[in-house]
Amino acid sequence: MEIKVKNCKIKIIQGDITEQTVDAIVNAANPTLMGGGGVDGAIHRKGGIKILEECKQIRATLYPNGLPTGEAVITSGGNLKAKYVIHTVGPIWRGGNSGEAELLFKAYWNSLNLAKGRGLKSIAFPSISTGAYGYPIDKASTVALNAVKNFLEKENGLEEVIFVLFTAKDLEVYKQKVSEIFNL
Ligand code: AR6
Repeated sequence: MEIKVKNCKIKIIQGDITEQTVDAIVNAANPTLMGGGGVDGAIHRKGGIKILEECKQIRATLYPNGLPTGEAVITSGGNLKAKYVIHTVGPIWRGGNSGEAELLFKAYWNSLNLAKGRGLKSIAFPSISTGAYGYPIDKASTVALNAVKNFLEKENGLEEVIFVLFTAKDLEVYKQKVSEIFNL
């Protein structure tokens, strides 16, 4: 499925984000930036030690207390096909009244802004927060799609944004939300 906002294509596919050939893939990290399970584990496993070394450097210099939820940082892509990895931290789902939507929106927005600031053209997102962090996918997909739509309406430079969903079920949820949000 493919749609356009100004000059930027938005694609929604099922797949493995570590296999994407794009300028940057986004990692659903945790504040330590030291790896974990899910997408984070897959990215560090395939990307190799270089990514972890750069994360350690970021912790030592910019974020000694950890990367706050909603913020984003960038490292190289190590052995991945992607040139860069943008690490962001989504919110843990606590029922919906703890600022989760705002924080998730920020995680997408700050990742896009970092990519744009570096002059990157293509970026791929996983479904941030909807695994270990428990954010319901129907709610999270609405936030994700609105964040990308709003960003692209306001900013120029990006040419391709890809949502890479791990399961067929998640892909279906996203497709449904896209029709609603983009009035297809
Ligand atoms: N490609 C694309 N999507 C994937 C992949 C992959 N290779 N692997 C899993 N997913 P999660 P979170 C999907 O748990 O909820 C980590 O331990 C998965 O099906 O990776 O933000 C971190 O270190 C789900 O839909 O991220 C943090 O501690 C989505 O990616 C914590 O988990 C997100 O699931 C972050 O939790």
